[in-house]
Amino acid sequence: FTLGLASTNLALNAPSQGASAIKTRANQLGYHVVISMVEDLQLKSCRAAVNELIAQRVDGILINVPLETDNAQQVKQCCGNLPVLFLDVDPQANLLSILFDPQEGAMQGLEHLLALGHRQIALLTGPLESVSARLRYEGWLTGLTAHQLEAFSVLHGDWSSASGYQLALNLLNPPQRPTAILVANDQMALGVLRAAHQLGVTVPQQLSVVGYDDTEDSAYFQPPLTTIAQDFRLSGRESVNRMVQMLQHPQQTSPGSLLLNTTLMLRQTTS
Ligand code: IPT
Repeated sequence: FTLGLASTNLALNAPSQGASAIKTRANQLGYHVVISMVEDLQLKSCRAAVNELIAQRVDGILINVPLETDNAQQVKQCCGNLPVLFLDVDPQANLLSILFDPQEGAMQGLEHLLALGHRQIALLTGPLESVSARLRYEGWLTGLTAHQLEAFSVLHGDWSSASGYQLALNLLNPPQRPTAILVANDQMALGVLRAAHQLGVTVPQQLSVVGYDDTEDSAYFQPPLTTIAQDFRLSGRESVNRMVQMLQHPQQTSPGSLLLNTTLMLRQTTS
């Protein structure tokens, strides 16, 4: 069998670690993986990537591209009878998927800051065209509302460390600063740490920072980043296992979707 992986921008840490985990597991089981990369967040780009995989005669398709439910349904249609597994859709959607619980991840970061006594909390989201960026943001807002709080301010980045840096320079400059910031991924948190350092704002004494992903470098940021871990090795392994099961036993009822837990990794950017 050959597996197809349609992936969002592999220059980003999380999808590249996901792709690596998928390759590793497929190699262990003796399967090939062909990868097609989607350059932007438009539906037509994702469809083109999937068609490219189909043209290469893959037997099943893994899709790690953020897709809102309607769009994911359309992409699934392009795949005809091939088994398809989604890695970045809404957990509520009626699609076969392996996902990390965005609600849980958002709450773990927020509850941690609240327990430390923070009330002036800024939010730095991913690009809201991304379904998981939107769901993490909504999770934070729901949690804040449940505690009768509002966000100190809301900034929208694009997942890159450059965006985290630029946005944090503006956020941290005025006399009124938040005491903490929830960041939707570790790369943007890296940019926030650099901006804080440049402005002389000490982390964690004057600003607490919580990231999201726990990709491999995050324990080596300065200070080591407190973050919400998503185990990409686990999701990669599980997605290949399930795909292979569907390919080897097409008659059996296909395995169900899987919602994986996130974990708060306590390091040194919060106090
Ligand atoms: C998600 C990452 O958390 C984020 O950092 C970014 O890399 C994004 O992917 C790219 O789409 S993880 C995804 C499986 C929800």
